[in-house]
Formats: sequence, structure tokens, C-alpha cells
Amino acid sequence: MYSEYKKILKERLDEKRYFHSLCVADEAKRLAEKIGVNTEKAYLAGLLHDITKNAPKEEHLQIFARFGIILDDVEKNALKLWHAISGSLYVEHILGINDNEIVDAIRYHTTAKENMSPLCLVLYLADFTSSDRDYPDVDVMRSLVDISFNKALVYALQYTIKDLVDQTRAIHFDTLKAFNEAVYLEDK
Ligand code: DGI
Ligand code: FE
Ligand code: FE
Repeated sequence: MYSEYKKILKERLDEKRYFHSLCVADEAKRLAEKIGVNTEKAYLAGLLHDITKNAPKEEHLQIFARFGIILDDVEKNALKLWHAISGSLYVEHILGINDNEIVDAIRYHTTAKENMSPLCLVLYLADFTSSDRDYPDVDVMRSLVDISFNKALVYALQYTIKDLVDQTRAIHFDTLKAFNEAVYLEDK
């Protein structure tokens, strides 16, 4: 399925990132089934979510200029956040995928945000639990996602925020707002 997109991804991504994209697509489909989200959309969002991950800095900047994107201070200083923005623009305007939910899920797959759509949440979590992932707490994340998406969201954001603090890197407001909202929901 989606052989045209896979061909483009193969050209744009290194082998590891291409494999990661296939794994996230499969995981997004699996998670989508659990909560009644359109599985084809979830697969496609997973497949394309890192499409600009291996792009050089200049290509991100070109895309931002072309579509009038102005980065905020945190984004300016965090190159790792750029591929979510440029990737969503690439998917919408260059691949011509006219699906707001898919474009939005890709846009926020790195920071998450407040009030995420079910598809957005599925993609955010699938990026943490895909079969290629191998970080110290991956087993905890995988068991949490089978219990409660919100518990898994709290854990993923907690893990990300702790890690950023340890590395003395700035935390995006979308990340913080997503964390606060997920925590409030757990406390209810
Ligand atoms: O692209 P992937 O590696 O599959 O995963 P991703 O898109 O979730 O990117 C993960 C990276 O993004 C990781 O190095 C941490 C970084 N990141 C996530 N949220 C924030 C952030 N970096 C900063 N500076 N601030 C954030 O809020
Ligand atoms: Fe990413
Ligand atoms: Fe990813």
C-alpha cells in the first residue's frame, strides 16, 4: 500500500529512518484500531510523519519561507522541532494530502499539544511504542499504551521533559501544555 509515498520516503530518508517510518505506520494502525480511529489515515500519518527528518537545514528554511512560517524563540533554537513543521507543510502542499487531521497529527507529532485529536494522539504515542524503538523505558511505555492512552501520554511527556531538562534544552510551550492537560485528566 502507498507504494508511491514509500518510494519518495526511500529517496528522502536514510535506511534506519525509512524502517522507523514503516514501524510507526504499523503501530499507528494498531493503536487506531483500539480507539476507533480511521486505520488507513493513521497508517498514512505514521508513514509520512518524519518525511523531512533527514532534510538539510536549508531545506527546512526554504519550506518555512515559502509558506510564511515564523518560528517562535524555542523553535528557533531547537532544530529537532523543525521536521514536524516542515514535514506537515511538505505533506500538505508538496504531496497534496488534503486531510487536516493527518497534516495536524504530523505537525504536532514531536511536541504534542493541548486538545489533540484522536489521530494526533495515536501518532504521538505510536512514535514512542513502534517496534523499532529501543530506549530505556520502552517496555513501560508499551504496557501503558495498552492500559490507557492518557496514562501513556503523561509518561511520554514526563520522559521527554525530564530528558530535555537534563540536557539543558528549552521546553516548547506545546509540550508543557500537553503535559498539564494530561495530568489534570489523570487527577479528575
Ligand atoms: O523524529 P523522531 O526521532 O522519531 O521523534 P520526535 O519527532 O518525537 O523527535 C524527538 C526529539 O524532539 C527529541 O530529541 C526531543 C525533541 N523534543 C521534543 N519535544 C521538545 C523537543 N525539543 C525541545 N527543545 N523542546 C521540546 O519541547
Ligand atoms: Fe519526528
Ligand atoms: Fe518518528
